[in-house]
Parts: sequence; structure tokens; C-alpha cells
Amino acid sequence: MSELESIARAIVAPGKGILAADESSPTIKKRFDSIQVESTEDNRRAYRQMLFAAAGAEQHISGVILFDETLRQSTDDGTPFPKLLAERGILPGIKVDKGAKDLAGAAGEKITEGLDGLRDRVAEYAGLGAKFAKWRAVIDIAEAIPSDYCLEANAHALARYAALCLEGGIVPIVEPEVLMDGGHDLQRCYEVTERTLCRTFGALYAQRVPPEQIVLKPNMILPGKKSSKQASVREVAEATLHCFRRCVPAAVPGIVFLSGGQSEQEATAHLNEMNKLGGGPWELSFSYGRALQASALQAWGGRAENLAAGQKTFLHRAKCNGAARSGSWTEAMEKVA
Ligand code: 5MM
Repeated sequence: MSELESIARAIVAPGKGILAADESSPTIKKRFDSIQVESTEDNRRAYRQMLFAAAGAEQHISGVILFDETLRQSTDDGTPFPKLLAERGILPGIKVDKGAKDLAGAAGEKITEGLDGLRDRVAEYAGLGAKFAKWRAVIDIAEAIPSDYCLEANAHALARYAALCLEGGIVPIVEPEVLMDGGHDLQRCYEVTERTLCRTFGALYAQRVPPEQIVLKPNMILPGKKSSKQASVREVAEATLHCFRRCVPAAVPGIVFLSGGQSEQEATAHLNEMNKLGGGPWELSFSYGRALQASALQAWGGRAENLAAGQKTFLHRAKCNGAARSGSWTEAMEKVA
């Protein structure tokens, strides 16, 4: 097995998943605003240190996605964050995209930028200890969108990014996110996700990206947040597995779902149900941002005296999602906490 494939397989090791802590500066400011904490460089460092240093996290966390600033930061005692993670057996990863911008000629649609200079940035990140990278494409659903143009442009960029990462020796996490904003139903999310994934894998194939060396980070198949027709946990799990069996090559080692605005418990319950149903050729795991951090952020509240409480809350979510990897999470686990 190539080194890249073994990194991809380590990312989706049984019982573990990814902590997405790669919030860009505007996003982390929004998160800190919600707890009335100023988004200074040192507050961001203290918060991330709380998560990365939580003892035992390595039992359920295989990798952490970092933002450029965080990859270059260190703990209070001067240990660089990538070193801290690597010493505990957690793979450091890096967000390399430059964000979703308006797509010219396509009102309401986005294209993710960041390809210019990416070869050099990948080389630098690999030197700083990154073992994998992440690039997120954003697909919105409304009556007349997404257009084929938007899906093609984003799939092409994802594949170019993936090829450059592999050339530079790091594993690409390919993240085409179909947003759950809006009033669409589950079936509409299924159709758009199917179109998105088929195009993404077509572009990866055209650009000679071996599926064994990537990890896919998609949305689950969910009704929009404003939909009047919500779906049961079982319906979400069945629709998601049905869609992914159609579109994702069996050679891909694993699928790490994003939470996308679900509550912490919903994200865990959906992953758990998919693993209970099973039967897919890939590992089904998590790469959650909000669904691993929301309650830990609240518990911390920006206060040094709450660091232990923040870590305990984060470890609880990591443990629940670790259990969801084998379909062994139960609601009782939440009540005990
Ligand atoms: C952690 O949030 C990531 C960064 O977002 P921005 O670039 O917008 O600041 C985001 O890409 C994240 O990795 C995924 O959306 C998954 O996070 P959620 O919260 O949806 O699980």
C-alpha cells in the first residue's frame, strides 16, 4: 500500500474521526461572538489548545484540520500544534482553499478559490507537518440552482486541488458540501447531491486522482432547515447510503461526513444509524466542526477556569461520535453525561 493510501486509511481508522477546527478568521469571530469573546490571536490559540490538548482525545480523533494561522501556533510551553498532535498519534491537516466567492455569470452560486500558488503552499504545509489537506466547495439549493456550470466548475477545482496535494505528498480531503439552508425536501437534496458527487468523481478520474488516496467529506442527505417535511433518522441514513452507493467508488477508503448545521446529537444519531445499517464498501466516519465544538465552546466561554469543563464536554462528543462509528451509540450515553 502506498504511503498516501495508508494515511487515507489512518484518517478513517475504526472508532475515530476528524475534528474540523479550520474555521477561517471571519467564521471563528462569529463563533466567539456567540459567547461574547473577542477573537484575538491569543484567544484563538487558547481555545484551540484546549481542544488539541484534551487528554484521551486520540482514542476517538484520528486527525485535526487546522487553519493556516493555527498550523503556525504553539502551546503555552512552546510546542508547535502540529507536533503536539503528531506526538499523540493525531494527524495534523490543513485547509488550503481560500474560500467560496461569487461565480461569475451565475447569480447566487459560488466557486471556491485558492488554486494559484497551491503547489508551493502544499510544499510549505508538508514541511510544517501537515499530512492531509481540505478544500470545501459550496453548493446551494434553490429553485433554479445549482446549475451544471457551477457543479462543473467546482468539481474541476476540487480535482485540481486533489492532484496537487497528491503530487506534494499529502492526502486530499475532497469536500463538496450541498448546503442544508432553504426549504427543499430530502428528495431534492438527494438529486443535487447525486449530481454533485457524480461530477466530482468524474473530474477526479479525468485528472488522474487515484480514489484509494483520497477521503470524501460530503453532506448527508437531509431536508433543508426550512422544509416543512422533516425526516426520521432512519430515512436520512437510508437515503444517504442509497445515494452514496450510486456515486462513490468502492476504492475510496472512507467517507467523513460534515455536520452542516445539524445539532450535535442529530449528527451523531445519523452517523450511528448509517453504521448500524452498514453494507457499504467504505468506512463511514465524521469530520465535524460545529457538531464537535458547539457545547465545548459554550462550556469554555473564554474563561481559563473553564478549560477543564470545555475539554470534558469536547471529549464527550468525541466519544459519542467514536461510538457512532460502529453503530454502538445510544441516547443513554447522552443522559449519563
Ligand atoms: C470548521 O468549519 C470549516 C471552515 O469553514 P470556513 O472556511 O467557512 O470558515 C468548514 O469547512 C468545516 O470543515 C465543514 O463545513 C464541516 O464543519 P461543520 O460545522 O459543517 O461540521
